[in-house]
Amino acid sequence: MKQLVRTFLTIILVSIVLLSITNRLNQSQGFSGSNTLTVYNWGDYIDTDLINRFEKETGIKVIYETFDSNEAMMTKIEQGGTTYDVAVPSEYMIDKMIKENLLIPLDHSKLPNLKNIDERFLNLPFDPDNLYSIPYFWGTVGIVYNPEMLGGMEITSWNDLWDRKLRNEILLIDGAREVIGMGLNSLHYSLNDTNPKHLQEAKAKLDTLTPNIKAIVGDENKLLLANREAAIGITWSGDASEIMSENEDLDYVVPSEGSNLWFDNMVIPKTAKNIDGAHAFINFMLDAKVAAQNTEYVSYSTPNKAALEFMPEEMVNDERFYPAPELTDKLEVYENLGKRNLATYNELFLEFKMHRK
Ligand code: SPD
Repeated sequence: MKQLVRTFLTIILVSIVLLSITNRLNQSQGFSGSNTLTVYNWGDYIDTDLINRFEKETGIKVIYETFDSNEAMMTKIEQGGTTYDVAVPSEYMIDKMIKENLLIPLDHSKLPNLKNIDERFLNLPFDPDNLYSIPYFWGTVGIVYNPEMLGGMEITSWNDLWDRKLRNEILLIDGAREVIGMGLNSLHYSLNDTNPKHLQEAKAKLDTLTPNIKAIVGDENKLLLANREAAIGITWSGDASEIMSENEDLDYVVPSEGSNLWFDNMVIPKTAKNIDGAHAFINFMLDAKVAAQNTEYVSYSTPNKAALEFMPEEMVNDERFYPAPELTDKLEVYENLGKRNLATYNELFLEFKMHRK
């Protein structure tokens, strides 16, 4: 009998030890359970105070990871291994993820704060009915520059960037669609062009911009421009807005040949382990005051109409960052061009980077 009790106790003890090791391993590898939530977002794209507040209010522990391009995010999600409960891709990648069956349909009854989103940002072609994605931030691609460092020069177009006076003055965003797109737009081609001849022409034109390029950078562009290390940055509008809030000499322009209008949305990837927690997090971020605080912190443009009344007027009324539909209607949204064409954009961008070395 004693032997039986001892064996029984040993089994219970071993089970407890195994359970706690599994739990710890799961946490360190970013696996979510009912009490944890893994969020995968762009760098510099949330007020971390809000994460703490969400944790306190819900008792859910957030594991927060960042990426710097849609392509990097997609590779990580496709590879599996790490389980993300919420991710924040842009429109063309959302289209791709839906087609590849990588997303979970959302339960709108768990997202009552969705009513706060401006209709203008709902039911967009990449996800009609918002079955899989909820607006987070939106913006344009453009040129932030310091006229004072350029002797008063005014920049209005992509083609202005090829001016010989701008030697070593330009910081380029580290994004394949953005840089190849800039080459295409400068030749008056579409940002979604897949004609190989046009793409080669764009790449050849970009190669001639090399003497004017100081560096190809990620989030550090803000520091470099604020510190006057360069006079010009090709950036997403929100980065420009953040830099400009610290230096009023700078200006931001959407080039006259055209540019990109983009939308970053929250999604729940298929591999999510905490689907209820993911809905709770998305709904929390949609709250008007939370969205206002987040927007003031990251400086990007919010699609949350109800948040606008809690934000400083000068921010909401700045047409450079809250352009009217008449302007945004003229811009192009990236389309999902398919695996082959997206790979071509990436290869051309890599070749362009190699050409600089
Ligand atoms: N530092 C945050 C950057 C987020 C930018 N997202 C823009 C995506 C455009 N395709």
